[in-house]
Amino acid sequence: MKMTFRWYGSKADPIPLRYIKQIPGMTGLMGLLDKPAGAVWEEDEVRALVHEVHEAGLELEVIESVNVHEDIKLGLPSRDAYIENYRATIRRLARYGVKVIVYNFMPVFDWLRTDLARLIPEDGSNSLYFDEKDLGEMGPLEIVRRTADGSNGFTLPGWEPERLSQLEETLRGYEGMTDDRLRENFRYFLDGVIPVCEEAGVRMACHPDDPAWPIFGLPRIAHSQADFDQLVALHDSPANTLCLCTGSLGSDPANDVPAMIRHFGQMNRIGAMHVRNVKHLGYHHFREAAHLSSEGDLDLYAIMKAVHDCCPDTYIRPDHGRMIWDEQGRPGYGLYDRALGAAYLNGLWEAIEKREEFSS
Ligand code: DNO
Repeated sequence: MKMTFRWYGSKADPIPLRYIKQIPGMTGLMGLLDKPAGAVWEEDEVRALVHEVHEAGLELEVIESVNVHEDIKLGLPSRDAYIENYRATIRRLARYGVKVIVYNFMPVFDWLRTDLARLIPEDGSNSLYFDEKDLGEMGPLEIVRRTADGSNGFTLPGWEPERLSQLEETLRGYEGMTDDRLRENFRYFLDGVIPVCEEAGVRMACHPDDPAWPIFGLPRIAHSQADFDQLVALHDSPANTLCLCTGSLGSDPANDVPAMIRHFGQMNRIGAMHVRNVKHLGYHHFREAAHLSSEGDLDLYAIMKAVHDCCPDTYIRPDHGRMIWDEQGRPGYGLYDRALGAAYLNGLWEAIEKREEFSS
């Protein structure tokens, strides 16, 4: 297991790389360049990013995300040019040592919350929160406006301004789109990129829908074990994997997250993982919790044990943290609570390893 940390680049992320390096056991980043979906990642940009990360004593073996252009998801004729760009970016990233690319295939929206800073009355911290009832009253444009207003001046992943301006038009493009058509468009994309990944030694890791159900009537095809069974079969290759995000999948209590890790881990189809906890508050209603098992509804020991047993070489990052100690950061991506999360996950890992060592 390699413990990593999501970082948005020195221009966009207030957390200096040396702080990340100081978190015990941190090997590298799940890093990204701030590029619009569909654009080629240029050689000099990639070189500069990799150099900066290496200078800080960290690795950059995982990129999160190279975003998939909406025309690919919609299956428009223009998709071929965007897929070609994607292939060029894969080749380039591989030359600079990248091994995994995390991406998603969610129509229009990436992850979605109805409140980015919900007070947790028990301890005065706050965390990301979702209640479908609030969404019903809002509609997509309102939620986007609220998200932009509530993000402390940061751009949230998947909510890049250039995409938001086209939101209404994009939503119209999805009218009549079915799960099956979206899945066919996904297959077309995979058929275009997976052979390049195989050549270049890169794995694509698809992030699940977050939350783990359709929103605003848009089709979503990646939020259960059955969904991912279909997705990995669309183009059967060890390079076609998932980024198993425990919090996204775990937002639906019907998903048995440790069982899913065992299932896809044994198939060698987990390219990377996001590990965090979630507290269920009702139907399609949850808030994010501290990583510690007792703070939420996921069993983080069972999760790490499944990783240890079935995909011990994967990349992990602590996922969204709460805002604690008065930190003013990017919602979900502050320093402190994610650092606590990493320390806790490393502690679980050490205990699992030593227990096996001593009992053998
Ligand atoms: C949310 C993240 C996602 C993820 C993308 C991958 O916090 O986990 O935004 O990076 O879905 O493309």
